[in-house]
Amino acid sequence: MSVIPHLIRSLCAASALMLASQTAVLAHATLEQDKANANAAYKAVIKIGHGCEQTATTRLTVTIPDGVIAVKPMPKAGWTLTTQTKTYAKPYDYYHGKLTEGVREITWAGGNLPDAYYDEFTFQAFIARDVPADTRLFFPVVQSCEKGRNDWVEIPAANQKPHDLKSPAPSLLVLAAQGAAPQAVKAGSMVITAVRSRVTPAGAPVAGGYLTLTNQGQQADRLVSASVEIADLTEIHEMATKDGVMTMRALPDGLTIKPGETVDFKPGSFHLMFLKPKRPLVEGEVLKGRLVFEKAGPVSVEFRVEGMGGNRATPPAGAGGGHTGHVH
Ligand SMILES: [Cu+2]
Repeated sequence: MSVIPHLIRSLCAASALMLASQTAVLAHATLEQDKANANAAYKAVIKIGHGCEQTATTRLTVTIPDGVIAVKPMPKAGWTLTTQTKTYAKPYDYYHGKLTEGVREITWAGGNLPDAYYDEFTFQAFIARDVPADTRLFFPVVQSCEKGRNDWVEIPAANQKPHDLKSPAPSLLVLAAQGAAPQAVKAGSMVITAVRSRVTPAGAPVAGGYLTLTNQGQQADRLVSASVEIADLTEIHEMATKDGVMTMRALPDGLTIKPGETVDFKPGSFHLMFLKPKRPLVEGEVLKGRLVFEKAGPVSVEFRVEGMGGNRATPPAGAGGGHTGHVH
């Protein structure tokens, strides 16, 4: 008859629920971003909310799953960083080349993260293009503490959800590849691939245009000029190291591509320079442009805007290059 037992029951249910969800949040090693596009860079941030048996975390090891390539961990002050490089299950396309091996395990050790505190362990990676959409990738984490350890390594069976597990491995849902591989464009004997640009901050005085030109013909041809919708003027530039100093110069006559030759326009090398872009470039957008060749004539291209990780033509180990050293 009385409503009180019912009230008590629902209060209990509510607090039990709160407790359960708090436990779920606090008691797991999780990834801050649990979704990522295939064929795109991914910044993994593993969140550690507590230690083991109320003691401080002193070591964390993450295992990198297949399909997650070009991994580079971020060092942490007070922790010693070590990695294990292994051969991938298969070679993966990575920009212009193939990657056959990379970091498969990261360990941060020797630090001290008290149970009462929270911290993050970060690495950058690239989700391979051929990881199918809706794949869930698992990153088993072993957390060692002053006393005891937590193995966040459980991977759910087909009929389970990560949530159902006691100590699930942090996981990531892969979304469809961002901008499927751009088609090659042909102009005469010239094959044009990987036409792209990069995001720019507001007010940037220049933006870069990058692409690969291959001359499949018997005669040389010359890239005479280029243009893009967001700038009134586009120049063909060359960067080179002279006497140990990186310098850049415009090539007013353009660039000749010999028969059989492939030229990469990439950060730190030949590039197109969009002068005074009318607005910042945003990751994922596509800019209409045009290249003009002496023999092949004009051809329309589309510059796909990549994030700052989009150093497509630069080998992963040397990533960085680019326009940071530019003076205009
Ligand atoms: Cu330049």
